[in-house]
Amino acid sequence: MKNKVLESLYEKKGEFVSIDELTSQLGFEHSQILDHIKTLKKEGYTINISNDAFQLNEELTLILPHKLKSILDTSRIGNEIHYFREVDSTNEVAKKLAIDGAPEGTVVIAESQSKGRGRRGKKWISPMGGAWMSVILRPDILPINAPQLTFTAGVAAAKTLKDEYGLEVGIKWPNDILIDNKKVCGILTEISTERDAIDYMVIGIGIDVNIDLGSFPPELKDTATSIKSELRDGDVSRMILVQKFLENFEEIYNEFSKGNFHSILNKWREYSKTIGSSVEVKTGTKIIKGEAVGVNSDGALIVELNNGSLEKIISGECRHVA
Ligand code: BT5
Repeated sequence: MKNKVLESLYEKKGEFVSIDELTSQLGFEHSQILDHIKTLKKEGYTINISNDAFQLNEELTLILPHKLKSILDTSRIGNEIHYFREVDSTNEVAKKLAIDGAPEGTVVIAESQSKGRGRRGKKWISPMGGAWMSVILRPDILPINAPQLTFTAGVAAAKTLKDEYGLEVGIKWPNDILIDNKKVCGILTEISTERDAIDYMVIGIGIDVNIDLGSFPPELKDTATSIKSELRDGDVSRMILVQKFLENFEEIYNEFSKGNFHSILNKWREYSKTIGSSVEVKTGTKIIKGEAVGVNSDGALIVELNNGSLEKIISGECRHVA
């Protein structure tokens, strides 16, 4: 319920809102309001207090979970939204919720992450201004087909960035959304299996939205970009972005659930920047060089080697080489 206090303050961002006004608006006791304010401050929100009135830092732009829910036109994705100022990793929070029985479609969103993760323990830089979220799924598929959902999420993310902002996006196998060869979004799919079935899956999506390139660490300066820096038109609403992404994701996931992965894969192929490129793919054991000629229905990359033979790569780090 602290989020209701947050949203009331946010509506009057920069102004002082009295405790009486909050009490009558939200129906909470004074002591509850004070507790929520304390928690919000502990979580990192800048709230000034003067004469029993509260003022939220006016620089802030937030993803407001109740508002998001009220505009979200989906039937299962986002039915439950868990929203945080900062977490270690939304995937981690989502996993715990999934273990506790959270239903399919539950979404976890954080304004920032202290331990955002990429694949194989890599770090995902997650300051304020991005869209960092995870979706819990419980698909009735074999674990071996789980990568298909990375593709499904990738198509939803690419479609959202293209349709909403007119950005010329492409996908690098298996999971990077690129603009002009720079990464704007990454996807991390994690699964938990029981015998031969999937117990739950967590799809983590990180989108660099209102992030100034100067605030990326040096190692990302040449390889990452953000929606804000591509559009050069100020901040965009992350709440609308998350809304559109979740709506697109649900639509495409519904296709998936009906058994139409093939059509999703064809859309992925249309977005793909990898197919037709010269690539270098690092797998656990070797580096494979050649031309990427396709992806198969398992999501594996097919590379034609210099000697003309074909290699199927299930997972690896892919680099496009000129
Ligand atoms: C990914 O891994 O691209 C998956 C990223 C998933 C992030 C989301 S955010 C919500 C959820 N919670 C999490 O903890 N994670 C998910 P990978 O393909 O392994 O790429 C990781 C590499 O991307 C790093 O080694 C950096 O080179 C680069 N990178 C890190 N942070 C970035 C950022 N913010 N923007 C662009 N590139 C970044």
